[in-house]
Amino acid sequence: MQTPIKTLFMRGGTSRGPFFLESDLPAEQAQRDKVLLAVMGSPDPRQIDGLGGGHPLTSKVGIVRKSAVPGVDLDFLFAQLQPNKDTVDTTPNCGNMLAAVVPFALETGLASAQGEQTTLRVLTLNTDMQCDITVQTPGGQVAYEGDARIDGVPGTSAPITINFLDTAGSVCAGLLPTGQVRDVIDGVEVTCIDNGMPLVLFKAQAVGRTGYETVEALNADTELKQRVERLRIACGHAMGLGDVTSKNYPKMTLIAAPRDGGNISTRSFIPHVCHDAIGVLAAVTVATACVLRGSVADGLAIVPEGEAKVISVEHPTGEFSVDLALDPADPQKVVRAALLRTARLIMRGEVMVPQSLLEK
Ligand code: NQM
Repeated sequence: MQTPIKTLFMRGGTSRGPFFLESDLPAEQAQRDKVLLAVMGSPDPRQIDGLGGGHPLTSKVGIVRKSAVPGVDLDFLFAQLQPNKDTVDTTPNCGNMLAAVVPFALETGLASAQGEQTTLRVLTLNTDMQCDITVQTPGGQVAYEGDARIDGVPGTSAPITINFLDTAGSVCAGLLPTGQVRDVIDGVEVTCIDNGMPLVLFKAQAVGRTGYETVEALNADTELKQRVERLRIACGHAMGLGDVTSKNYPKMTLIAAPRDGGNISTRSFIPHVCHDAIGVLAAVTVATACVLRGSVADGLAIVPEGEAKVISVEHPTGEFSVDLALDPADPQKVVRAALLRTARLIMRGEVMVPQSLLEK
């Protein structure tokens, strides 16, 4: 026997996955995780028996509820699954899936449209981070069609803006978890930083690469992947994250000088495959490193003048612009990050899971 669970299958930014109302999933975490593994078809490299797309970016789940926190409209819990593992990780954020939260809430009646545009405050439960998300709601309906274009997604869609209010130290104890803006770890100069996503930045040249390689070339580069994983594990300890062998963070970011009109060039391992673009909070964190004096990006990144800086982060399929506001009293401190995403409702329906998983 199988049991149906209501879901909306959505693209959020450059990620995709099923979204659920929290009340439609088991309340108990171990049981919920078994259900999510069955929903996605993990572990299996092709996720042939579920909704997953055989890649970390299509092995994501969103869980949403009305918030009980004063001033907050919605709570969002993001779950990262993997094609070939039986893990359900709710530790780090996902700014891409986050883009679909307000459309999901409006589609399911969890929230109401406010006029031509709707702005809701969302609390991400993964790291206790708040943001304001604005979607287009002409005539009280979510608009998906529009002129906004984000690299990594074909065509254009209605714009969704995300304004992050406080991102420093999401999973780590602070913005610079080693206490330094630059360290030498396992023989490589790195900047360990967390402004929404724990990242290790290092020059691609430091590991004998250009940083302009294709995603396919990097994913096939076993020697590099082993080198980067060794570095990641060493950095995990230095960042106070313990043994990160089986964790999805920190993500590893190779940087190089910009070459397509942006401010920095990146190749991002998340953490074991190279991202086709770059994660949202990963981009916010890279942009933050660009404005920090003494980071490994210092001297490589081209940083515009002024307190409001738009940092264009180049990645394998284009660029990602992050609008940073710096503290006028401390130009080394990022106080706000805003960015553009899009999302789309792909399918609404019920996902079937074995009934035995829902029995107590
Ligand atoms: O950094 C990929 C993605 C992400 C996460 C990853 C993300 C973020 O592109 O906020 O969006 O880093 O695993 O969805």
